[in-house]
Formats: sequence, C-alpha cells, structure tokens
Amino acid sequence: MAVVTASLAGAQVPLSYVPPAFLTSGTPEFDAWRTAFASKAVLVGNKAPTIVEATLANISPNPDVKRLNESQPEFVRPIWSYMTSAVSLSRIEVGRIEFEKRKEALKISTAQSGVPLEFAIAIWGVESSYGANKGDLDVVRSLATLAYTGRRTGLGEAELLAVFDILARGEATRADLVGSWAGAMGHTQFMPSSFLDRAVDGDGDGKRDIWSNPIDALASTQNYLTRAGWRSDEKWGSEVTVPPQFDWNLLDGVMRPLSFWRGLGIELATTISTPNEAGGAIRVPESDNWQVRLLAPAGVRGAIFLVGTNYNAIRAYNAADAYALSVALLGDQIAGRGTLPTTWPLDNPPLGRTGTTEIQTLLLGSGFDVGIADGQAGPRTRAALQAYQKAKGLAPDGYVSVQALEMVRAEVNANTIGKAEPSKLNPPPPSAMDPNYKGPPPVKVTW
Ligand SMILES: [Ca+2]
Repeated sequence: MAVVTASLAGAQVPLSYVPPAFLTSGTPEFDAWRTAFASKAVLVGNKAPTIVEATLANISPNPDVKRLNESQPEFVRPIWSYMTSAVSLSRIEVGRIEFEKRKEALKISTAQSGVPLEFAIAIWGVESSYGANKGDLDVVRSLATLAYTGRRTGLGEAELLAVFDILARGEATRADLVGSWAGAMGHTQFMPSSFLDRAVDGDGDGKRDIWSNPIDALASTQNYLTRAGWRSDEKWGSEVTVPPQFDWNLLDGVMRPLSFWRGLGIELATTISTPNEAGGAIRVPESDNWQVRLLAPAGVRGAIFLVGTNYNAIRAYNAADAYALSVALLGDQIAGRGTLPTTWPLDNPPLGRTGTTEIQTLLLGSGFDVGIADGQAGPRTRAALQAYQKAKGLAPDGYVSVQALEMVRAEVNANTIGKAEPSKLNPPPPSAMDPNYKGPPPVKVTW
C-alpha cells in the first residue's frame, strides 16, 4: 500500500491511495470491483487502509450467494403457509421457555426500551429459530459478492463499510463475522450497519455480542424496535371482525382512531391483555384514540387486522406483512394471549412471477401504473390493482392473486373482442373481490 496523508483537524486523511495488488480471486470482474472499492473505502469512506486490505484479501465471490441474489422464484408462498411454519406450535413452546429463562436478565432493557420481551423473543425465533440457525457463511464474502454485481451492489458496499468500522472498533474479529447469505448476523440477524447503530450491551459486560450472547441480541432487538418508533403504551394491533357491507375503500393505509373503526362496526377479535405477575391476564382497555389502519394481507376474504405504530416498527426489521404478522402473533402467543387467524382464502393464492407479470402487463395496458412489469408484486403493483378494483366497483384490497388475474384478464379480453355484451363472450368468474360475493366460505386453516 502507498498512502500519503495530510493532517486535517487532527485526523489523518489520505490524499492518494493505491490499493495493493490483491491475489486474484479467479473472477476478473470481482477483482476489478475489489480494487476500485478499496480505493473508495479509503479515500471517500475514510477507512483505515490496513483494515480494508486485510478484510478484502483472499476472498472470492460465493456462487451460492450470487445464485440466491439473482433468483426470482416462480412460486410465491401464501401468507397462511408462511405463518403456520413461522408460528408453529413448537416455536411457541420454545419461545415460552426462552421467555422464562431470559426475563430476569432483560428486566432493565425491557423497562428502558418499552418493548415487551415477547416480541424480541419472537424475532429471535423467526430470524434464527432461537439461535439454532444463525447462518455460517463468511459475511464479508457474502457482502462482497452482493457488492460486485447484481441488484444489491449499493447495499453490499454500504454494509462492507460498516464491517470495516466494526473491525476498527474491535467489536468483532474477522472470524466472528458469520451469518446469512444476505449479510445478516447473529441471534437476531443484524446487518452490520444495524449493529453499529442499534446494538446494545444487554448484560453489562462492556461488549455488544449479538453473535454468541442471546441477552445482548435480545436487548439489541428491543433497542432496534424502540428506534423504529415502538410506543410502550400501545399494542401492535389485533385481528378484527368486519361487518357485512363494509366499505373496503378504507383499506387505504390511513391510520385512524380506534373509535372511528368501532363506529363502523369493526370489533377486535382477540382479547388484548397483558400478563400479570402471577401469570394471569390483566385486560388493558384500548384507547379510543389508538391510531390504527386496516390490513387485509390476503384480500378481503382472508383474516383482517387493525395495526398500529408498533406493527410498523416490526416492519422496519423486515417489510413483509407475512413476517411482521408472524412476529406479532408469535409474540402474543409467547405471552399467552390472543388467537391465531384461521380464515384464509386457500382457493385464491397469490400469483407467482409469471402470473404477476401478466397482471402487470394487463394493468399497464388498461392505463394503471404498475411501473415495470417485473413479476414482483410490490407496493406499486398493489396500488395499481387497488385503483383498478376501485374503478370497477370492486373491493379494492390490492391482493395480487389468482382470482384478481382472472378478473382483469376476462375484462381486458371482453374489451378486446368487442363491446357488445362482453359478459356473454367471456363471463368473468364469480369473484371473491366482489363485495356481494356469495360463494363458498374460506376454508379454515388448522394450526
Ligand atoms: Ca454484553
């Protein structure tokens, strides 16, 4: 290495830097990225050259990480299928045991963070099966693989810069940095930048050890949720029952006070209570002013929820509703309250990649802006479907499903073939999205 430095307000800032000739990885594209990134890390990121060089030496792209980063699976797992394994009976059982085992050590963290321990335990359970599955890949190698090519290059580089800081601070050794293919580490799967920003020392030994110390990992997770906006005086939400003839236009993501929803006949399906010292339940009356929004993760025939600020905090950990609801419901189960949703439209699963591309293309052709027809049912596609449903007088749940595709396809075909009596040419199937749907009731899921 060759570094020329100048003293700037006491800090040694390199003016120029030539990275060493790393041993080739065997992948020229990777080698070129590594040399350029090392320069950028030192000159722009102001990282220590010795750490940058030692960390990036002797690594090569991980073909498994590259494959996973590029994979676009055809099949999209329905939320009910995800949830029955994420919130399995054994996971609830182990969660309760872990809760009892850890609650004393986390008393202070729980009081200070305002985050009930059961939700940190639930994240631990969903992220790593309570530490049984933390991932054993070299995180530097995973992140470098993401950084040099593919759709996560920015994330890979940003997280590597965080890795250099973790090493510079001596909070972990290079060998400690093992985790998932996406770079998440330890019991509750923190990304390096999240570790720097949000990990805390839960047991007071002076170290933030999310890798081998569950107390540190759980306290860090509580702190993460606090930083993501968790409110200690609120629940996450609840499954609800909705009266017939409900105005589904209120599936608009807007937070409204609980009194508003109750005024429309919505009732909380679960008893919201909190365990007392003796393990019994104290019913906590919900405030009329509790700000919550309506959520229908599998459309209007599936389970319906009211969710608040704390639900959004869980989504900061992972933005998928299947994930956030699993954590929320598992947390409730660990604390011995609530029920698990059983109403799901098993006959109307979400579309896979091919079906999603088709509905996106059809919506685009009908003037609804889905962005790019990429086969991914993201927020923009859901919003476009909602706008379409609204325009057709259907319940606008934005659920990108098999029946939604059938509906859009039938309508577009009818318009293409001719305006005369389109329903006779290609009658749309009876759709559960129709507010007046009188078809078979949804099948109950067994937990
Ligand atoms: Ca510690």
